[in-house]
Amino acid sequence: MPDQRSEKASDVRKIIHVDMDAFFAAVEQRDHPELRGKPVIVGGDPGDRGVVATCSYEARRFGIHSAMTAARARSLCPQAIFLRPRMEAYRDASRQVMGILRCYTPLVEPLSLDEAFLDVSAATADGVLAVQIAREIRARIERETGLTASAGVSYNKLLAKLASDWRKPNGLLVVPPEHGLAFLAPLPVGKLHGVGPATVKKLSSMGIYTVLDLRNASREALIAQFGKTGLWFYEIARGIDRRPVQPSRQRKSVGTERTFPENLEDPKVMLATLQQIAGQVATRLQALGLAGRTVSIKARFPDFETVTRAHTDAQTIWHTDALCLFARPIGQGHPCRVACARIRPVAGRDREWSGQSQC
Ligand code: DCP
Ligand code: MG
Repeated sequence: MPDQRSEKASDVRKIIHVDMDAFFAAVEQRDHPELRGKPVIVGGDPGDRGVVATCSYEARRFGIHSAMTAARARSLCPQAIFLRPRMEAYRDASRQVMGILRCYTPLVEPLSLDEAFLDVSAATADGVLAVQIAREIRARIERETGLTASAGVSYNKLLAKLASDWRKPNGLLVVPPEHGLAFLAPLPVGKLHGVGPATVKKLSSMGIYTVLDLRNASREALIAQFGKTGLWFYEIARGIDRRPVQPSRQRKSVGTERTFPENLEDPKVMLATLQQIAGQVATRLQALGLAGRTVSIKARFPDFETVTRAHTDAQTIWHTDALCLFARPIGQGHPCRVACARIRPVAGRDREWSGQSQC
């Protein structure tokens, strides 16, 4: 059943999720017309263990995607054009996009440089449809930035985000409350917010593959298997997500987490994995224009026991080498199932941190 409150039309929230298409690559194609229509990969050096930050949709046809090694991307598509990121250009485009979104409601919650949730419930109170706002936003973004965005419109964050992903690139999908359950039913559980690879594996061992399977599992069984998270799974399988759109969410840390299908035992593999994770954190820090002094890592064992270690340095840390340097001695000697590197930003490296907006 959808959220009980959805029975009263006036209580239904109108949430829009906007996500730019192939963001870094699209900025490159906009600024360099000769790259349009071509497989463009933005990221690290294929000759030097770099990873793909993103790629154009032309490159995606070759099976290339974010977080893949650049070397693998080059083997899949030797004619691809590799570019180093130009973060300042992406931040400029992001500021422009977020500015457009804030014309429609102050309730804009940026999730990264290229995506945000908007709560337009108040803006639609006088009869304007949320889908009209979403259409106008997409048109304005294209006209004013020369870039395309996809949007999803629904009654909560969970569904709005799934909807924006559905018609990518350059698409729009509305999932009204009466279609929420049917829309969710066939989706693989891995599409749901908070369901990572380890959870997908655990759910499949319980015979749960789709959201409909998840909906048919009992609340008790899910709580017994996953604790408090089981209750979240129970609710999202029913399209229930009460998370508010939080415009001024203060970012407490920037981090990334990976769950492995098998335990990591080999120190060399652990170190290589840590380097990859540190690289992703460094990219995000740079994307957000932030730096930090405290780096922490977390390791979780197969029995869910979790250890964390943190190091605070006198210098600000913001690039991969420094992250790895500090994270390495902290992480040694822990065979682990989940690894997470996280850095707490400090004010000072960039103007953005002091403002309300992280973009
Ligand atoms: N990004 C990154 N490293 C990743 C994932 C993303 O540096 N592992 C950066 C590059 C992306 C931007 O963040 O352009 C936005 O991420 P998205 O996941 O929204 O991906 P895109 O916008 O590139 O593609 P799309 O949203 O069309 O799937
Ligand atoms: Mg995007």
